[in-house]
Amino acid sequence: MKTRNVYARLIILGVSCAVASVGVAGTADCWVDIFDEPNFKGIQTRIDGPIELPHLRNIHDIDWNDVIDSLEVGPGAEVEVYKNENYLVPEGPVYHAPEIKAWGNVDENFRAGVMTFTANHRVHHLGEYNFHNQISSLKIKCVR
Ligand SMILES: [Ca+2]
Ligand SMILES: [Ca+2]
Repeated sequence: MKTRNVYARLIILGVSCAVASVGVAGTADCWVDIFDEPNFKGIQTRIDGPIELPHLRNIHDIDWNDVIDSLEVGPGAEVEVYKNENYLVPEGPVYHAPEIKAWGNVDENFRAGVMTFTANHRVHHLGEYNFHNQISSLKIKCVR
């Protein structure tokens, strides 16, 4: 019963966030480009924000589940990427790109379920974060 309450609250929180971001949306800068190969190569798709995608199995008629290798965040966007569908995060802290970069090499046992990339971030290879070919859901917020 207690668990169910927590989930209900999380869902309400998610909805109110989505509603809140609609107000500041509408800028042409709020997007994320995704690529199925490293270095911004291969198949490319632009996803306009704000949006929350609980799965990536059909984005512009292509199955993007577990194939993204590089991405670019628009100047007015912030993206949260998840290894699992439905934003499911295994237990553990949330890491941000600068922290992981600061560590130098990523620990082999490193296993974050979610990562945030801020505006203008160009990730030439998600393997740097142990996130290559693993993204299964994402959220795009518009930040200006
Ligand atoms: Ca790939
Ligand atoms: Ca996955």
